Amino acid sequence: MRQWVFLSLILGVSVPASRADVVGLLRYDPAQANQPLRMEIYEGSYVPDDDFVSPLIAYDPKLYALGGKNPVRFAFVADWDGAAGNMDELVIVRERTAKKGRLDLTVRVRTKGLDQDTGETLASSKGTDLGFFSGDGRIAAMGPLDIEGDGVDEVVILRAWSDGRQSLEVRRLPPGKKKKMGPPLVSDAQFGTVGLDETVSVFGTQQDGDAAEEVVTLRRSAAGADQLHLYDLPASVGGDAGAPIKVDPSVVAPDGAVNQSIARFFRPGTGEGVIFLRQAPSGTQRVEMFDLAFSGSLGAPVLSDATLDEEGLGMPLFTVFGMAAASGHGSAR
Ligand SMILES: [Ca+2]
Ligand SMILES: [Ca+2]
Ligand SMILES: [Ca+2]
Repeated sequence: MRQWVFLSLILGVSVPASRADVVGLLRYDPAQANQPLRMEIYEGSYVPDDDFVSPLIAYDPKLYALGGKNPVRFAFVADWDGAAGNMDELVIVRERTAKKGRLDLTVRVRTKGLDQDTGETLASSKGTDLGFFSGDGRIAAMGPLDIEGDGVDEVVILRAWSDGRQSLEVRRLPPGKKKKMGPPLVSDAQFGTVGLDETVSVFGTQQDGDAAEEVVTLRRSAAGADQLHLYDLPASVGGDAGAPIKVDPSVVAPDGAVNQSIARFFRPGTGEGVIFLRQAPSGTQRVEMFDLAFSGSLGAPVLSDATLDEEGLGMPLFTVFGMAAASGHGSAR
């Protein structure tokens, strides 16, 4: 492992073949007024047997709420501190409806055991620094992205503007509690068009071996199929990400299942992949994991799991993500 880190630093590449993510799920209870969110973490079996999300190793039965006055709008994982041998932290973004839709971001230690509260708050945004969930320039999608390849994740933010533009910016996560995130490190004021070209999910990925991660978006157009796009980051503030470098032009499930969200996911020996949360026409949700190959089509899933309610909770999934476990991440992702 140590040699891998050293070699990665020299070569500027950064995918330890050993990284194997655990699976994080957020599900919510629609029967309760504020729809409390439940966080679950599963070991991934990595066996393509239609049941790869197993066994359950940790859960927090009541992590914030999807409804009510301060609903969770975005949830993802990021390595906030980049400490070697460390794990991904949990990033939760809630809307303060009584504060004109202000978005508050919190970084927390992941849930560590069965029926245990999510751990300590490590960092949080300050005031209106992040932005708003509604209005001109509202935040439409957010995800983790490491801009300089140092193993500490930044955040990629897509905003929607009333003139139809979407914009992209990369900012640092807040360094502590109630701290500002600082100005954008890079940005692009014209990154797609709302409605015809809506972005459902966004995250960073390392595809070309240079230090900066690239941007993956799941984009939806009013007329056509969902697409998976890969972009280079803009080079500067006020820059231009340009056209996508690679496109999977149709990421549609054969049974017509809706793509609800995507996130990055590592499985052993293959580097970075993508995990989809999909909902079949019958209403059943499933997770499907693919290699992030951009070969023009996703192909068949490498791993999948459609039995995600084994405990019979009747709680739908809000989102799903891969999480770096206790090792194999650090400064050499
Ligand atoms: Ca960490
Ligand atoms: Ca970084
Ligand atoms: Ca790169």
